[in-house]
Amino acid sequence: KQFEEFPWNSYLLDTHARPAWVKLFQNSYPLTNNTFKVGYKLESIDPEHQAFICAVTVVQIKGYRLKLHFDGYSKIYDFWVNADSPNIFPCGFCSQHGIPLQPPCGYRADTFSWPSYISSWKAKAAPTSPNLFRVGMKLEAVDRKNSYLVCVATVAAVLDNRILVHFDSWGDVYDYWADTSSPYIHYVGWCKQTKHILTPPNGIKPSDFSWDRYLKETNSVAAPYRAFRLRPQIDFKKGTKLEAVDKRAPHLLRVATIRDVLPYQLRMTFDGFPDHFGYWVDDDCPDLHPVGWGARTGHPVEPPPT
Ligand code: MLZ
Repeated sequence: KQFEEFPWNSYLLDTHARPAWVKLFQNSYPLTNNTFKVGYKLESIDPEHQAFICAVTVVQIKGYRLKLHFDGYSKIYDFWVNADSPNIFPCGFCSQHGIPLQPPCGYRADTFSWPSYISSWKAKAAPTSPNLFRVGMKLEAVDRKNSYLVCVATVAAVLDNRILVHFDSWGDVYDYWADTSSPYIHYVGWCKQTKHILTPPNGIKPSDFSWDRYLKETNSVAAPYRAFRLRPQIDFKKGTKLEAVDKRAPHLLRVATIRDVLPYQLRMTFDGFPDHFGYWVDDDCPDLHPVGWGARTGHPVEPPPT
């Protein structure tokens, strides 16, 4: 950190004030980093003239925010957006959607082209993050039904930012959908590099398995390293309370406490129940909710038995 953080804790104590509830905020603490860089070009809705989508350049980065400049125009029009703003698009978006793009000052809309503009200015288009996985590519993936196993796997389907993981030589009952940022999927060679044991397909001895040979034999390719976009862990704190769906009674939302945290996982217990009723879940499990979620969404919260 290059700057002193604002001392919220002492400030709230000193001013006898409470912060606005975190869950009221959209994308309260972003899970992804701001990957924009100064100089990147993109397309953006003009905040002061929203019928226009314009050619812009990133001119400053501040945490999760970026300052955009209309190409060829005065910097008095520069404006700030969040990195996840719905009003910014990759170069080419307008032409793909048949929407007119307002070109940089001095260029004609009917002849403007991003590729030649970008090369003549030696600029860079802001990279999009396409899903680089393709059906048939190989990877090493955690078997979620036997989570101590990392097995030889294949991409069985691709949907937006997700892949269907299939385990070679096994039926599709072990298949699961994983986000391209999932901590459960790894590039070919990950086990070797991180000293984990790789479980080969049924019928091949672990000591006999070689990715090189297997890729040749199956006439397939490894998913590229860049396709794996490991997400950051979620920063849950031990001892804090939440509302969680009880997997043994999934119609119930209970008062729960976080007992242990590991990378990408947490162990919670249900208040008023023995410790061994608790269990581990993924930190992004959709059945974890903040205190107050039941009340907000019209779902009863079971009071802990006394
Ligand atoms: N004990 C289990 C392990 C299955 C592992 C499958 N991995 C994709 C069994 O033999 O059925």
